[in-house]
Amino acid sequence: MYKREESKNKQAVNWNKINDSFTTLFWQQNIRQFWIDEEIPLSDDKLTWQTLSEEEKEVYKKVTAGLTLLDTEQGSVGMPEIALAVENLHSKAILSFMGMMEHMHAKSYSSIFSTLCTSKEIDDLFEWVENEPLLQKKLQIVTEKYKSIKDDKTLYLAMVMSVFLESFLFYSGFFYPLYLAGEGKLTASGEIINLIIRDESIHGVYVGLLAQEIFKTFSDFEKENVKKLTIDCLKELFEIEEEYTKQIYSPIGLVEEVLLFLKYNADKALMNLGMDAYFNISEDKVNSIVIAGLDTKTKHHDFFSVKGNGYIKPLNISKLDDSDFDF
Ligand code: MN3
Ligand code: MN3
Repeated sequence: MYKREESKNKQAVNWNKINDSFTTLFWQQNIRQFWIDEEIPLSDDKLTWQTLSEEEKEVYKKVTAGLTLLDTEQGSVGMPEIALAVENLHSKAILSFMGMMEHMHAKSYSSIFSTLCTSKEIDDLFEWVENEPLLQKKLQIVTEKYKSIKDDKTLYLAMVMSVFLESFLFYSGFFYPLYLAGEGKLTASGEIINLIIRDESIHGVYVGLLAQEIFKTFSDFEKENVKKLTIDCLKELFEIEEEYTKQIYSPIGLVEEVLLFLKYNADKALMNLGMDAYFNISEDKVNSIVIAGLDTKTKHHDFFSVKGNGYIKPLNISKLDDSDFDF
């Protein structure tokens, strides 16, 4: 729910008194999933990178740069705006944790770039992102909803955008890394993509649940109204995705496959919001390599660091002492 009029006295968040059944679960799951980009070794990817054609490299660079932009915005604007607007103090904590992970996602793409690209290529990519009209337009539509939260309805629509972003719009970008990892190429970066997908999937479910809580409080008239607005947004965003997909994936002939994957994930986004599927694309229609890649079991195993999607949190923590702060 949208926060009430600010009262004079502030409340402290009380984790000993939680009024719903899912807050504890989501907090714990977010903590359990925590990971750091620097702990995934990427250098092995250099070998298969050299086997890709120039067109393939170009697609990979562009989709991951595009994802960097979306994660930057979700961490800097989307999650913070929603966290500020919700009333529940536990929800604010969970949303802020998720927002922090968006920055980890965005940063991890830079780790991939620094492994595979020259600094000139990286500079060019970031410039490309800043000037790519479809990416910018997509983000503008999403951000506009984040920036106009003022009551339950606008908060609901901002949450819809957040779910669309994380459960649907990211997937035009995820397709190619998943596809390549399925062919045994760039599997270390694929591991990072899997960790990101694992996060986005819990984010989509959580924000979807918060949205459904608000939806329940609407009158029948309002419910119909926001459902219509939601589908209108979906159609508008899909048109942009379609154009973007054609532009990016045409050179390597994967447009149709990506579009099916996008429709499949758009339906997943609607499901997170408790709504009926719109495209009705069943799993067997989607490229099986990519569907298998969505399964976030570990792909890449490093026996020395034991990191990756089978990520294990360090249990032996060495104590800090004063000398650790001598820089
Ligand atoms: Mn993210
Ligand atoms: Mn997310």
